[in-house]
Amino acid sequence: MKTYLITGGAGFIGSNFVLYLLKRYEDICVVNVDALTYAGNLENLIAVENDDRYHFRKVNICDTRAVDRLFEQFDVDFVVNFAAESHVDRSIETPQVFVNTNVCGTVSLLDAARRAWELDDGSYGSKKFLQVSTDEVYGSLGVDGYFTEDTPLDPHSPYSSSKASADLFVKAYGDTYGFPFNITRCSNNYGPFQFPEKLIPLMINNALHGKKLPIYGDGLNIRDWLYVEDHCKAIDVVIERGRLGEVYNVGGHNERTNVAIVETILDYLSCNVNENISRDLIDYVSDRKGHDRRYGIDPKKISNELGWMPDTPFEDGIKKTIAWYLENKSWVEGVTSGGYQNYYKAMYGDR
Ligand code: NAD
Ligand code: TDX
Repeated sequence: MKTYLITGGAGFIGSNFVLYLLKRYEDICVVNVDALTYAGNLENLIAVENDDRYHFRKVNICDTRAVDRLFEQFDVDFVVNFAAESHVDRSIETPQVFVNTNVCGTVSLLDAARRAWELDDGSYGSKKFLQVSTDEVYGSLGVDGYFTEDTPLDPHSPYSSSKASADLFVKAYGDTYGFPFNITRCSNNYGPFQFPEKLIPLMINNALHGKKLPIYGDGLNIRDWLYVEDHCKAIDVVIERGRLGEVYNVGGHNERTNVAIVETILDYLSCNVNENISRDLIDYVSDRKGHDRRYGIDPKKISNELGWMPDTPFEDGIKKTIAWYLENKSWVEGVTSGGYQNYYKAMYGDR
C-alpha cells in the first residue's frame, strides 16, 4: 500500500487530486496537509472525509517540526507539493508571503523528506517528491514558439519568481543529495473548486450577479488552458513512471485570449441561464503590472515518454465547469463572503 502526502490538498488542484487518487486507487493512504489559508476549503473534500484511507492534518509547511512529525507518523512513499500562494495579483501586492510558503515551505518539505527517506547507503529506495510547478517560470512568449523543458527560466512576477526558486531548490536537492524528484510545469487549470479570484470562476460569478467583467489591458493576453482532471492524470503518470530528476511540461495546446474566454462564458450563460447576460458586461480595466503576454506549452516530452494526453476538449471542459458553478452556488457564496469582499473591493473598486 502506497502513502501519498499531498500538501495544499484543500485548494483547487490539490482537492481535485485527492478525490482523483481515492477514486482511481483502492489500496492507498492519502495524507492531506494544508494550512487552510483563504484558498483552502475542506468542503471540497466532503465526499471523502469519512474514508478510512484519507487523513487531514492542519499544518503549515513552513513549520519544520510539524512537518518532521508527519514523516514520523506516516510511512510516506510520495510527496506531492501543491501547497502555495498561487495568485499573481496578490503576489504583486504582498510578495513576502509568497517567498515564505513557496520557497521556504518547499525547502522545509524537502528537508523533512530527505531526513525521513535517506537510507544508510545514501539511496532513497522507491520514494519520490513531486513538485507541482507552473509554466509561468519560463516567462512570456511572443507570437510564435512554445515552452519546452529546456526553455530558460525567466519568471517576471513575484509569484512566478517564487515558484522558479522552489524549482531550483528541488533540483539542488537532486544534484547535491541524489534526492529523488520530478517537477511538473503545467499551464492554466480550470474546473470545479477554483477560487473566484482566478479569471474563469471570477467571470462566471460576476456575470451571474449582473456585475461588470474586468478584463485587464487589451484582453489579448493568451493563456493555455487545461481541465484540472487532465492535470491530475498527468501528475499521476509522472509519479508512476516519470524518470527521476526530470521536468515534465503539462499542457494541451489550448491557447485562448482572455477576451475569448470571457465571451465563451457570457455566450453560454446568455443561452442557458439568462438572456440579459450579454457581452455589454465586459469592462476593460488597467493592465496587471508586468502582465505576461502569452504562455504556450509544448507537451511532447510527457506525451512521447509517458503516453499522457489531455482527454477533455475545452468546449466540454468549460461547459462542465460553468455547470458546476451553477450547481454549487452555496460553495461560491461560502468562499466569496467575508475576506473575499475586501479583496475584491481593493482590486476592482465598486465594479
Ligand atoms: P490554491 O491557491 O487553490 O490552493 C493552495 C492550497 O495551499 C490551499 O489549500 C492553501 O490553504 C494551501 N496552502 C497555502 N499556503 C500553505 C502553507 N504555508 N502550508 C500549507 N498549506 C498551504 O492553488 P491551486 O491553483 O490549486 O495551485 C496548486 C499548485 O499548482 C500551486 O503550487 C500552483 O503554483 C500550481 N499550479 C497552479 C496552476 C493553476 O492554474 N491554478 C497551474 C500550474 C501550476
Ligand atoms: O480579473 C481578471 N481579469 C483578467 O483580465 C483576472 C483575475 C485575470 N485576468 C487575466 C490575467 C491573465 O492574463 O486573465 C488571465 C488569467 O489570470 P489568472 O486566472 O489570475 O491566472 P494567471 O495569472 O495566468 O495564473 C494562473 O495560471 C498559472 C494561476 O493563478 C497560477 O497559479 C498558475 O501557476
